[in-house]
Amino acid sequence: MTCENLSKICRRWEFNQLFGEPKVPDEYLLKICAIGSGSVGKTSLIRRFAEGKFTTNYLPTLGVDITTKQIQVDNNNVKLILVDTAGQEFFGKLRPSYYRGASACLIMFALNEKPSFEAIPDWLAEFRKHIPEASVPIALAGNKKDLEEQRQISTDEANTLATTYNMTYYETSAKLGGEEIEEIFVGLTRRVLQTKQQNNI
Ligand SMILES: Nc1nc2c(ncn2[C@@H]2O[C@H](COP(=O)(O)OP(=O)(O)OP(=O)(O)O)[C@@H](O)[C@H]2O)c(=O)[nH]1
Ligand SMILES: [Mg+2]
Repeated sequence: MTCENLSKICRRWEFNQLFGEPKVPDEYLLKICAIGSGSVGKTSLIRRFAEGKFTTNYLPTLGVDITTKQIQVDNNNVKLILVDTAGQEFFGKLRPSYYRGASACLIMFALNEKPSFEAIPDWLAEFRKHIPEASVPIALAGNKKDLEEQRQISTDEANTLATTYNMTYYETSAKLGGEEIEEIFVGLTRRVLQTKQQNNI
């Protein structure tokens, strides 16, 4: 299958997901894009959050995967459309087409892979090139914190970078689970809803 065909299929799939009628009439529909280098754990984190599952085998995401998850935040019903993008270089040209209409973004790196941390400014620049609105919040997650003995990035270092770029920082383990994972999505949702409610949207 060519990259172009794959792009068309993925866009149609995303379109259906995005514009399907919300099941609950007063439900907010928010699209959150997960980005970051290949194999940092984007798919694993989303699967842990949405399904409570984890697998050790690595199947690179091809183009994009879309998952939905219903949550309640401050008495608001929210349907999250979780856009799990492919970090592998091969999908670089295709990826930005999935940023359109994003309500929020999650940038991920692996705490045991310094290059994935060093790439964060590039990921941020790619996202902001397509979604420049400062009101679209971004969270930063250092994943694989269970591999503590292999850690290459300190919490302080990551916090400093996050503050520089106005991101909220979390450390996670998709393998172990934990409340930080839910906090990421609830935190981003809360920031989006605050902006919507301030602007009466
Ligand atoms: N120990 C540990 N391994 C993890 C964790 N999260 C993911 N992994 C493993 O890391 C590998 C890559 O995980 P994925 O979730 O597929 O990574 P990805 O970021 O989606 O990769 P791409 O789709 O290629 O962009 C898999 O073997 C996972 O089992 C974690 O928190 N701890
Ligand atoms: Mg993936």
